Amino acid sequence: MFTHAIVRPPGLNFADGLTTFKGEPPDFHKALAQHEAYCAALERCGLELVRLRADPKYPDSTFVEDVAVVTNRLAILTRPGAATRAGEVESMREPLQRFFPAIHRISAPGTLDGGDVCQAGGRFFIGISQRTNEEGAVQVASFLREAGYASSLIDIRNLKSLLHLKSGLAWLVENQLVVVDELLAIPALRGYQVIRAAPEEAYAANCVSVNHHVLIPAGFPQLREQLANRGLNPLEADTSEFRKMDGGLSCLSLRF
Ligand code: CIR
Repeated sequence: MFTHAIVRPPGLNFADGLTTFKGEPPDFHKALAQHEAYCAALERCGLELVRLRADPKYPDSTFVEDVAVVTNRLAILTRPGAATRAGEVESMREPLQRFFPAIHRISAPGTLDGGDVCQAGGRFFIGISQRTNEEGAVQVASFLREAGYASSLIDIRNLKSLLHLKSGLAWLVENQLVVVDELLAIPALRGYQVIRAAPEEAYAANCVSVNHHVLIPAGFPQLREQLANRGLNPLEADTSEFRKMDGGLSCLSLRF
């Protein structure tokens, strides 16, 4: 069970962040309202929120999940793979220190984005991606091993549709995963019960199991129904403006 989440609203210059999206830029006021509704959904799942202040120095800093890996045993500050995001990390130290006595840190030449780290109970799937290099993945696996967790590294560098591993993979409960087609054949995922996200709903594979609910992006009826049929209580949050900045639903919070 999670008790807390750290969140940071988008700043006014949110649209200046990194993105591969070619359409209309996100609407700041809409993004802010969506963020507020996302926070309310987390509270509805029983979480107490630590709300950080928007940080205009870093337009991508609303995507807090990328700058830390948190579990109930340890916290690790990352070293983001995008140079423009490196400075986001330091401001996460103090909020984490309130909850975690010792904080580990990924060091150079390792790079790691939290979006590449997917906890599935006692095992972590760690993506080697456009942002996370092998060195960063090995460092995080080693911190996790010391804390008693197993890890599997998954190389997704040739899957250009996935920015991060969690763009296409989510753990729900027990041995159930949501997986996009591109990851179905990955050996590390064998033995799990897989819920396939349809290709036209691939964005929704980035969903988050929070206590007795699964938070999913709004507008993906097939996945919502698959989750409901399994008794997993889907709860929708509209993240359309964050999607325009290549952001998924999980990256808007750090849950522990
Ligand atoms: C970036 O490109 O870094 C941000 N615009 C989006 C990060 C999304 N993070 C995530 O999916 N974990």
